[in-house]
Amino acid sequence: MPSVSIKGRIALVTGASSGIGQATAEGLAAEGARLILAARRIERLEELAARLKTAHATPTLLIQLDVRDRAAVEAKLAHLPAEWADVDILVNNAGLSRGLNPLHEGLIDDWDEMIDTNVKGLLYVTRAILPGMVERQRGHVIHVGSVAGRDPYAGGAVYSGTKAAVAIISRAMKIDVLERGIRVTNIEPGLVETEFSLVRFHGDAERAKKPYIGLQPLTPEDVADAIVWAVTRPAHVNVQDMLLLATAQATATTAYRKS
Ligand code: NDP
Ligand code: 8X3
Repeated sequence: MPSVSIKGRIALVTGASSGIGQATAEGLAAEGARLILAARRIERLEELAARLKTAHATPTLLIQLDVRDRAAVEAKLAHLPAEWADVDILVNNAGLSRGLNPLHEGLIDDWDEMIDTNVKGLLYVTRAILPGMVERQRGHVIHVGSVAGRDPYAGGAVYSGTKAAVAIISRAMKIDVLERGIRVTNIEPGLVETEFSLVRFHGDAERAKKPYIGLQPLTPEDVADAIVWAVTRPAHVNVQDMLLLATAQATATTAYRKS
């Protein structure tokens, strides 16, 4: 099926300062999209914007944003400058995991951070952007869920719970916008080598390397390719869910590692 052009379309990517979000911004820019890049680390967004300008002459709008901050999300995203207001593609990517403790030893601050970012933050951003899509009767919302939203694993109850919530929110959103011609996609990757693990283990680099030892994980670009593919399908095609795993991974807990 031939791909559809997104040249000149406005895409908003949350969590564009690293990993999957950054690679997605690069992938969308290569297709000619204009980009709103959001994250807390504004200097990373500035570096990315400079690279995109050189590589693809991409126009960018940078937004320093903590998606957990409901008032900031509303102030910064619900009232975008007129030339950036018609967001066609929203990539709800900002997210994180914290810790791997069994639930009875879980750190409640970690739980709050995951739920506030992965679920509430995603909803705040969506609430700011989706009404414009509904009004214009077009748009595409991409969620970055996880295999963890399908398969729970030891120590991952709250993270898995947030991604299961993302999966259900994604499917329910599709029902709510069914008559408006808006597409909704949940991309669910397995192991992807990014800063994810470093964040999960609060900066412990040795521990962060372990999930990727002995196998070839996905790269952020692999996930970005899937996102770009989904958004460049013809308007009548909606990629509703996509489970994207490394060849050496079968479920959240089953992977083949060469020793
Ligand atoms: P990274 O840690 O490399 O990137 C996470 C991004 O999210 C960063 O840009 C970070 O930006 C942003 N972010 C985190 N918290 C906030 C916040 N409160 N407000 C705004 N932005 C925030 O990890 P990944 O690229 O791997 O993660 C991206 C998404 O992919 C997440 O939703 C994750 O759950 C999901 N995922 C990851 C997998 C993996 O194995 N890596 C597998 C499956 C899903 P900043 O810190 O600058 O704000
Ligand atoms: C990231 C994949 O399995 O490390 O969502 O939770 S996993």
